[in-house]
Order: sequence, then structure tokens, then C-alpha cells
Amino acid sequence: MCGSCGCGHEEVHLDGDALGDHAHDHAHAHDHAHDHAHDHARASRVIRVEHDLLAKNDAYATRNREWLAARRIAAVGLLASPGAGKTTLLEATVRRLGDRLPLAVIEGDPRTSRDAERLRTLGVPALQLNTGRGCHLDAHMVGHALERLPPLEGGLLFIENVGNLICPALFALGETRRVVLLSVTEGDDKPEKYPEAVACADLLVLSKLDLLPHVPFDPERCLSDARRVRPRLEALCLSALTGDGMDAWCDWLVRLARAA
Ligand SMILES: Nc1nc2c(ncn2[C@@H]2O[C@H](COP(=O)(O)OP(=O)(O)OP(=O)(O)O)[C@@H](O)[C@H]2O)c(=O)[nH]1
Ligand SMILES: [Zn+2]
Ligand SMILES: [Zn+2]
Ligand SMILES: [Zn+2]
Repeated sequence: MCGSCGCGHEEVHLDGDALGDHAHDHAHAHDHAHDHAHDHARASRVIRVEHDLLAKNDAYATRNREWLAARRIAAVGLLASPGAGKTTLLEATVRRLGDRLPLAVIEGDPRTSRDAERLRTLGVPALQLNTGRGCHLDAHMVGHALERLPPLEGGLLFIENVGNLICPALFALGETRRVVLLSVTEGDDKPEKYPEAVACADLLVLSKLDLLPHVPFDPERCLSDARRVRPRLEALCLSALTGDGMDAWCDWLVRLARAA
């Protein structure tokens, strides 16, 4: 995880503003040490730092969860490898649900605002977090983004994590539900290789279903491997491109928003 992989938070930006040494006038008062593990000399110290880092993150995640619950906002965290189709799925979702529910998006990418811009083009409020060399969003960054959200009572917030199936799995963001996306072009062995990504998910989405005839990918194998990691994991197959499976996805989202 990032305590040992060395990915830093010094370069984090929210819609272009540096978060690294910002003033502390935000709602969720916190100290701003921005812990990092620089001491790799002893494994026990690294483990302790990782533990502290995750405990601190969990505290921020709890605050985010409470903030969202107080406003009846259902937040959906999207976790997947780079290019799995997260933003394309969000674009297709906004086209289908934009008239039915208040929607907003927090985008996470190392660089660029491209994903947020793609969604803003569709008229949905979208904030862009840039993590620089950091390989995941954390609850503190997301807390700052929440403060900039327009009113979203009773609506749905999507949080697209940085494309990565490892570190994002460890950092709760305060989401109501987590969705892991695996595209059929990635190979059906990902649940076995990345069990943490499956273990932290409430729903598995197999994306790019339209490409299934062209690639060796066994959905049954993928699903049964995933359910060995997380028994009774819900799953959907869809193509954001053709619209196949999008109704079931949107129904799942609407049910979630109604329950918030
Ligand atoms: N055939 C097909 N291509 C898709 C589908 N969804 C996304 N793509 C393509 O996959 C590529 C990556 O899509 P994105 O939505 O940008 O992927 P992402 O997961 O948001 O990528 P990052 O944010 O960079 O991690 C693009 O070329 C999309 O057009 C799909 O359902 N079918
Ligand atoms: Zn990392
Ligand atoms: Zn802060
Ligand atoms: Zn994206």
C-alpha cells in the first residue's frame, strides 16, 4: 500500500487548487500532518505507519459518510484499472438518469481534468481531484471535494477513483456502496489476482460486454472466482457503448438513492 510504495500526497489538487498546504477553514477540522512513511528501515515501523495512515483515513471516511447521510446523498465509489470504462459508464448513466435524480461526480486521476470535463459537458457538476504521483483517492481529499458540491439532497454522487486495483481498495472514502468494474478485455483472472478489490466491493460490474465475442473471457469463471473472495457478491454485465445491461445498472442506482 501507499505507506510503503511511496506515492505521495504533496501534489494533490482539487479543480486546480493545491490541497497540500491549504488553510483550515473547512468544516471537518483536522490536523494536517499528511503522514507519510519515509522510514523503510524496519518492517514493524512500516506496518505501524500503514496502520496509523489507514486509521486516520477511516476517521475521515466516517465524517464523509455522516456528511452524506445527513443530506440523504447516496455515494457510489467506482474502483477499476485504468481504462476499464469508468467515465464512459458515468457518461451513459448521466444520460439515462440525469433527468430523474440530482447527480454529481468527483473524479480522481493523477493528472488532467479530462474526465471531469467529459461529465461537465453533459451538464452534471463534476469536480476533479488530481493525485499527482499518488495512486488512489483518500477520504481527506474527498472530504474537501464534498465541501464544494452543489446541493444534492436525495441524489447520487459518483466517486471515480484513480485507475488502480490495489491501493484504492484499502482506503474507504465514506461511500454508501463500492462498485468494482472489470472490463472483459482485461482477462477473467483479475478476481484471483486482485482479491482485495473484490473483497471491498458491494457490486461487480463486468464492462465492455459488447467486446465479449472478440476476446477470450469467461464471465462464469470471473464471477465464481469473485464469489470465492466475496460470497453472494452482486454482479451485473453491461456495455456503456451499446446500452446492454444499462437498465439493470440504473435500477440498482435508483434503489440505492431511494434508500439513502
Ligand atoms: N467497446 C467498448 N469500449 C468502451 C466501453 N466503455 C468504455 N470503452 C472505451 O474504453 C476506453 C477507456 O474508457 P474510459 O471510460 O475513459 O475508461 P476509465 O476507466 O474512465 O479510464 P481512466 O479514468 O483513465 O482510468 C475508451 O476508449 C472508451 O471508449 C464499452 O462499453 N465498450
Ligand atoms: Zn500506492
Ligand atoms: Zn484538509
Ligand atoms: Zn475515467
